[in-house]
Amino acid sequence: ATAGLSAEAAATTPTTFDLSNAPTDHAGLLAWVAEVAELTQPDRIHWVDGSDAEYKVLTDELIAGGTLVRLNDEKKPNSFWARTDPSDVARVEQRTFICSVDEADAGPTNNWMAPAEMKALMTELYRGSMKGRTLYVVPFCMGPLTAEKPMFGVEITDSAYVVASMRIMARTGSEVLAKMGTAAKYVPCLHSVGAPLEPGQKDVPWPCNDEKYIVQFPEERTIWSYGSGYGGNSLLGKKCYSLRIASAMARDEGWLAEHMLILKLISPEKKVHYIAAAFPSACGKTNLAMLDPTLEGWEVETLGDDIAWMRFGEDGRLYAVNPEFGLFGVAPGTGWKTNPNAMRTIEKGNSLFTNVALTDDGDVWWEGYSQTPPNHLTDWKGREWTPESGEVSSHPNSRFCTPIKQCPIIADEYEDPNGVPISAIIFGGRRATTVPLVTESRDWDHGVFMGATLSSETTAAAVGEVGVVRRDPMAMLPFLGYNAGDYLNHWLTVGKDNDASKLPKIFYVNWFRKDEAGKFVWPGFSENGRVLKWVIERLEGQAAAVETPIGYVPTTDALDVTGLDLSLEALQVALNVDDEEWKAEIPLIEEWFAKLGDKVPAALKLELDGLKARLG
Ligand code: SAT
Ligand code: MN
Repeated sequence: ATAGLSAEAAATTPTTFDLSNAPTDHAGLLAWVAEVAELTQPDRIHWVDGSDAEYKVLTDELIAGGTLVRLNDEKKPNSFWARTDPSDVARVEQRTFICSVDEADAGPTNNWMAPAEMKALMTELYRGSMKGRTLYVVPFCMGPLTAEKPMFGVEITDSAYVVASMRIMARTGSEVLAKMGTAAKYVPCLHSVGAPLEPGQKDVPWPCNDEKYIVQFPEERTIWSYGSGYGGNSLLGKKCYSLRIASAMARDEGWLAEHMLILKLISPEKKVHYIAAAFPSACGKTNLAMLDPTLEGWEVETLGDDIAWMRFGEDGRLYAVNPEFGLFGVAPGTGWKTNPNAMRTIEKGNSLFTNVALTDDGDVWWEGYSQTPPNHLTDWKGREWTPESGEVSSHPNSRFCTPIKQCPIIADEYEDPNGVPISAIIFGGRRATTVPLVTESRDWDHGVFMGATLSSETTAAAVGEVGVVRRDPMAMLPFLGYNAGDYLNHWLTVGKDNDASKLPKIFYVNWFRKDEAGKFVWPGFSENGRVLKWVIERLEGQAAAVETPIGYVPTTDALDVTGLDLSLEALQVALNVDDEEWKAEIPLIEEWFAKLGDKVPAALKLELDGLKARLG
């Protein structure tokens, strides 16, 4: 094969790959795989079929390489413990780019680089980046495969950890590839950890690269990710596709791709309402999605905990589908008291735990898992840990990755490709002050204003300072695939283009308000069912509310607090709307709108004027 070439040229001529045995006749896909293989130079190509046998081989290899530890089968069957490199633990917003053709389309809230420039730069990073590794081809589908238009993607990755996680988080493998046929459109998702191996070089347990890029090309509907193995950066069907790319699709096609949980609420009279709710990462979406209500007779079932794709049905209502197949929940704080249904889900096994602690008997543990910590653990950095260590055992953004269908309260409608009709949309953030427990918007535009000005204290879900209040429109700030001003305008347009009487009602909640002593005033978790009850009663014209400058807030006796150990004083603090606090909020909202520049929709400026006028 080297005939005619000098030894030097032969050594630098990339290997070409024979794909004649590939399990597909999809010419576009074959061409793309060949092109990527030629660029990245893996040792071999593996087409992921999604079988149990394949999963066994993959996880055995990951165990041999030190990436995974198999957990005790009696505690967590078919489950594994993973530790990342300590530098690769969260989404990297500074390294995340929206590479639209026109910079204005990325907007003031996203990092941008011209697509050609980014591609040139990343092509050089990818050149040879899979040397010594396997190139995995992962066909996947976001949302049910039975959808009229299944939403396909194919992720190429050199990480077996990513393949194993993708199997939990999305529908993957042979069935998807077969359904794609020879010509289906798909979102190409390219991922490399950026850690090529020289011949004979020993791998590390968590390969990654200090240089990271998480890049979306919205016009091309393409994703390139480099340097990180952490879920939000590497499981490209999740935030990259289902939010950043899908939000651009939704803008073009008149639907909504949102950072929202979906739940089904059943009243004691067996009336059913579906609710979608948006909160920033690590603000309790998974807990609310699986709520175990303390209120007599009320029940919750789960449809999704992170992402909702919402389209209008022929009846004019807004229908939501969860595109995901698994839960990627924050571990710390998840326990039998706070989220028993999540605990029941992971107990069934088939799960991956990343950056939590390992117990001596081969189970996992994290802060909040149980009240008393074990006497000895291996912490997320692999060190000995005891309760005296003076440090947390698990990274604050450590995660459980588990099949959603194992959730004991998964709703039957989860697999319905048409989704469920949404009665109420709830926005929320983490605020110690100012924002009351629950507020009902005046109308759709006002609800969009509430979402547009959503504010929250930052969490460990992204690299950076924790606890800083920032504006996070519809909890989508890190996940917007286009200009934030255009996005807000899209929400308004959706309201205008559809029958107002059938639109969901919009609410705003804050579970995190504190009293002067710094203590949370509302117990939260299972007790949040009481707030959902008020929301439903408002939809049905039953519960009382007071009109305040910011919207309708429950009267202290409209909220059902039977059996709750909560003083009237605490309840008043939770529901309080303080005009002075809100006046102090105005300049912050103005600052946020100023950042959006001339793209701020006129209707939202009017809403701000209205709020100012009502505050006096
Ligand atoms: O890390 S993820 O982006 O997948 C989860 C989150 O931060 O919401
Ligand atoms: Mn999320």
